[in-house]
Amino acid sequence: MSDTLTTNKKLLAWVKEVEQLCSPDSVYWCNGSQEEYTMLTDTLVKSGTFVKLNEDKKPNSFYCKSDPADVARVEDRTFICSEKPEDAGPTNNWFDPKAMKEKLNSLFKGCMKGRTMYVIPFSMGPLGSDIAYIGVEITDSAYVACSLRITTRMGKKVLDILGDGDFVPCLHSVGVPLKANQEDVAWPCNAENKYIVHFPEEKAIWSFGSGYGGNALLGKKCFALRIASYMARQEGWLAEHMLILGITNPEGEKKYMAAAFPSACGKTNLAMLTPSLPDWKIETVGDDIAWMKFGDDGKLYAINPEAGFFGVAPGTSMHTNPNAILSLHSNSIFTNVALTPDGDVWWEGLTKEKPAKLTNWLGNEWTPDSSEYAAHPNSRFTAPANQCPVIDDRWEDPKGVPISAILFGGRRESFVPLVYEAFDWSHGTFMGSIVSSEQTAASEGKVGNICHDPFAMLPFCGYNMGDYFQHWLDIGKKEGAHLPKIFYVNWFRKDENGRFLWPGFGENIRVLKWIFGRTNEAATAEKTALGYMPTKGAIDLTDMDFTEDELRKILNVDKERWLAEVKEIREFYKKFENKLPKGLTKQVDALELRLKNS
Ligand code: OXD
Ligand code: MN
Repeated sequence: MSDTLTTNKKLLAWVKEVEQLCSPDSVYWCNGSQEEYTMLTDTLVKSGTFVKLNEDKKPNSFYCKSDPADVARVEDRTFICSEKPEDAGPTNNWFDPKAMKEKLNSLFKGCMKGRTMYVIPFSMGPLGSDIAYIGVEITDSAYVACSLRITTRMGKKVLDILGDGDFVPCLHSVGVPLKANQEDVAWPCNAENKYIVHFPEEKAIWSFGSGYGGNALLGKKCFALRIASYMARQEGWLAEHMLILGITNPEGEKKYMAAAFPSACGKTNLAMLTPSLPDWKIETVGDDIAWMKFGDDGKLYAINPEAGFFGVAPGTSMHTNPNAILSLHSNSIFTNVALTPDGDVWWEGLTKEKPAKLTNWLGNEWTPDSSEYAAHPNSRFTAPANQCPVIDDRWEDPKGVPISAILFGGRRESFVPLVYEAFDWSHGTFMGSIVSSEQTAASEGKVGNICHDPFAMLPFCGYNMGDYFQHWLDIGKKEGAHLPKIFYVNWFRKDENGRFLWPGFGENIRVLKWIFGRTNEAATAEKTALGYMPTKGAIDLTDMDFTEDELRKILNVDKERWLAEVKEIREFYKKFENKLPKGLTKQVDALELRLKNS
């Protein structure tokens, strides 16, 4: 596509500047067409990056394995370059913007030699929505261009809407220039020199050295969370690491809920849940990110800024999440899963029975006796959201959907109850601030450690998290606001033998039913030290092999354990120093008092 399709001066100047800096062989403007997608996937098949899957098994779909040194987000290589270090805060890596620009300019100099530079205009959110924003990613990775065509709205239609307007520039390179006649590798990356860099004040993103996921698909974590959270604070809205679902009761009443869980804690599963209770319906608006702005009626309206799923594959099956499996039946990309001899994909948990023979994500022959994983624990499927059988009618509504409840949760084996409700918005903000979870494979680090992950935003907040807490408290003070109720859930309690106490998945509808009831006064609750909790019989256990006594065990408030947790929270809060809002200190004091008096 030629650049005559835009007259946007800032964009034209930026593309020229990047071209001069990076010295690609050619520049290609993506128009977003099917022909273009086919051209890109053909290129990737030729270069050995993609393997086309069997048309009878997964039409128009591709398998891809990354360099083993490039398999997850790299939080220690992720930087927030605000003018002042205190504006990045204690939970981000800060770097001086000028010094970082110098470093990046030298890294990017000539970094696209021998490669094509793709210019990809994309909209985060339905085209033209007041809640949406436009970005442009420049990348030397055709894999990124293909992935963005699935996960965002991209191409010429975005330039038409952009006109002369502003956009977030997102510059990406795999960081491997090619010498004349040098052969490329299937997954170029510069593992020793990864830099995922954000300039919030300038609203710009530079990413070097990695081709994987959130490091390279810059619309997702970098823009829709880190830069957008900064913008949201300035403009009085919320950019959150949340799924959005629609829930309809048997009487046909519908509500929308948003839920924040740390990476790889089941957001995609909850967003697409198949209810075990008859006549309840769940529909999906988004599975990872929510942008929420106030409507004229004072309610918070949410959009999903993405157009596709970049879901964790292992554990996803027709049993755990049939709607995800049905979403990825075609037009999808599979990264770091295993390949079957008949040209299909497989991952741990996909089927009860393991296939007799596979090529694993490292390209090695694999049998069920192998000691290696078949699929990498952070292997992913990239699938269009509109292929989800339960995609919500309003998922592309430019106005967004009104949110009635917000859920927080993490993966905690002990003492955190199945569900409790905040007394009010400030208490709910406190609940968001104490989200913690056991480490998963979505980022590098030791799996199993307990990590604080406030609001599930720890790796994704583009500014000082203390200010972020205050922003949440301030949202609650907005005049005329009709705020959602806030809840905390934990599906992951285990017994002494390490067995899950709550069956989860489709049975989680029983908890959502109670939450639904709390938003229209239909469900009963009692006050506890933690918050409102379901009264006896308030959670529907009909036709379930689970007794009220068992339920009470996972709704129990363990006073001593919680008093220890209060100490732990105070310790965690210390890192925010003078940025910790007084409103949160009050909340932790109040919790301690309630526990002591209980
Ligand atoms: C993701 C993540 O990829 O949170 O969604 O890591
Ligand atoms: Mn996520």
